[in-house]
Amino acid sequence: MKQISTTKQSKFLSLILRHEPDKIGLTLDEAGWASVPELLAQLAAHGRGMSMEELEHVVTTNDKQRFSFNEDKIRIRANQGHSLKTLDLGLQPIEPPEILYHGTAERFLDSILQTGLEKRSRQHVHLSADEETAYKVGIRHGKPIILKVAAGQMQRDGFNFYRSDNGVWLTDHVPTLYLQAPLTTAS
Ligand code: HQG
Repeated sequence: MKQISTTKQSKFLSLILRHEPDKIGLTLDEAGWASVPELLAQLAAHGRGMSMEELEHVVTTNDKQRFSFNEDKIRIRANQGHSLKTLDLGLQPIEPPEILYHGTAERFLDSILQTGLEKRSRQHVHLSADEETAYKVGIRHGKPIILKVAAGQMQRDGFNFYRSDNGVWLTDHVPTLYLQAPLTTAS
């Protein structure tokens, strides 16, 4: 039971901290941080109350480490995945590995090969350093395929790469030129 309710709490926190803080009357600052006391108060006011202990449990046990507290646990934010366009997470460009991976669904491939990887509703295109993660991301959308991204070459050509606090690689757009044919078409 505890497991299910923690997952539900985590999903609701993702919704609030990435997409719709307004839903519970919460305000995020420009880097995506919310005040923890305010978050707990607004959750309670909207029938979603949880204790500080429960919030800490959600943050520490989250499978992808989606959330971070600041040092004194007065503020909290989602590490990536926002759709709020005005946020600036303050990530610094860093050197990516030579190859990164993007998991997607086979049905998107034609479109991707025409326009490259686009961020769609998110703030960035999401990439991973390993194929296994890419596979898990892809299978969320349908029959999974994994694309290889020539990240090192992109960076040498002037594109910026970032890594979120939970290890997701991010960039603005991957032109077709830097994509290599699907590695895997899992059935
Ligand atoms: C696709 C999860 C057609 C793209 C995961 C993807 C990840 C195109 C979909 C994180 C396209 C967007 C992000 C184009 C891109 N034509 N389709 N030109 N360019 N696409 O969910 O990368 O659980 O917004 O391939 O683990 O799947 O939320 O992005 O299939 O880290 O923490 O458009 O979400 O993390 O889908 O996943 P999404 P994503 P969380």
